[in-house]
Amino acid sequence: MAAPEKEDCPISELDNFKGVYKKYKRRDRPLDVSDVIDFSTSHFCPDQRVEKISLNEPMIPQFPGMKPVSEWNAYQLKNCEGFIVIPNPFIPKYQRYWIQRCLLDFPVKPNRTNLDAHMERPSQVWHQCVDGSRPDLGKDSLLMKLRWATLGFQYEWNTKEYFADRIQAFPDDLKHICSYIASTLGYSSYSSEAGIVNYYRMESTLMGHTDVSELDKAAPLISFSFGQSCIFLIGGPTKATEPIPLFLNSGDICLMTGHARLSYHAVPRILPGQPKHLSHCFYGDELGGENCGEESKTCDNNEVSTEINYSEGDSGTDVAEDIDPYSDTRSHKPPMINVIKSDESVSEETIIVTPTVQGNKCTVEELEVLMNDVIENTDWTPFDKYLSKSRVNVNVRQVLKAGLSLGMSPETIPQCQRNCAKK
Ligand SMILES: O=C(O)CCC(=O)C(=O)O
Repeated sequence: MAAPEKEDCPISELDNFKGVYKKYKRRDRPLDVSDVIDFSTSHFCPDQRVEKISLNEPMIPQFPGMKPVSEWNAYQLKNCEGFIVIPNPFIPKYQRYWIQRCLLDFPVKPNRTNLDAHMERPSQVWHQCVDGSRPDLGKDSLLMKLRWATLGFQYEWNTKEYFADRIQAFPDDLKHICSYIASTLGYSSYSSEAGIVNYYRMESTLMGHTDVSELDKAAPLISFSFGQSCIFLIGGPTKATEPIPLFLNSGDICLMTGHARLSYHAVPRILPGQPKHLSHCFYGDELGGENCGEESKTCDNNEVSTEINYSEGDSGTDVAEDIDPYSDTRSHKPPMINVIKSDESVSEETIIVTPTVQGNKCTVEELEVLMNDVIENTDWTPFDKYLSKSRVNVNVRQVLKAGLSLGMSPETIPQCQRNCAKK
């Protein structure tokens, strides 16, 4: 049967997402980024698609490693109310701390990773794959096969569920920074409970999806980007809404709040970051010129049309692998699920965490000391080399409604209760 004409489609079947996704994903022609919103230039001006919003000044001291909130910029998309981008509010060099956490500590057992379905992975992928300053970036390296790791409530990608018996401690430092960021938007009781760390290589993509498994869908989803840049698409509640493309660069934070919390979103393209921006982020080098050597843009809203022919990872054919967040399409084998009990012991292997972070525990007061220690005393070279071909995204969610914990109210958390009973 012929595909229905667009006009005949009920709204729920219309797909205006896929075409835009494919436009940015395809590698057989130069990439046209003229429509992609770029918040990175210091002259970025709100236009007909974007408005600047104000943030609340937190009543607590400035968060370690971040600029004062009065110096942050925050933008909302006019056609996607509640989708907010805060371009890089980190003080130069301090992204290193978070990147090190993402690579060294967050994929450590008992947190689950994509590797677990296929092998008994070493507890510490980073240490397994890094020899001195040299990370193994070969295609067979476990580091390059690492695609995701889960934090806190361990998400089950295949069934889109959280299980009450698969809960690990959520890292305190990440919890503190998310609470701080959420408070700038008036979410004073935000509680980070689950996190997904996504590791992208230059050819990786992430298909359009919504994040609907959390029981509290009113709390924001908070997302951090590190390393290489990407084109991010944000759509609406169904695929009928044409998504808006925007760049996310190292240090950028975006929040999906309110109506945008359940919007379709995707990452069709990873792109090389601006070398000057990355150097500033990781080494604190002075930015060249006022706008980081990037294309100058003034506030007269003249459209700048740019065609980019990226060579990195571009084979001329469409080689990108889509990460379908809900099924493991990379292997054609049926996925095997390793159930990790929360009391699983990992004591046989020595776990080397970021030297000054004892497991996941730390107070905000300790963080500045920890961060400075990491920045001063860790060889950044292997991280820099890994990031030269990778983007890391940390995506944090509150799962339970405020004030509840698992087991407190079967009516409010029926799904978790049901899964608990399967034990
Ligand atoms: O990589 C990103 O920026 C988005 C990741 C994402 O959408 C997810 O993990 O659900």
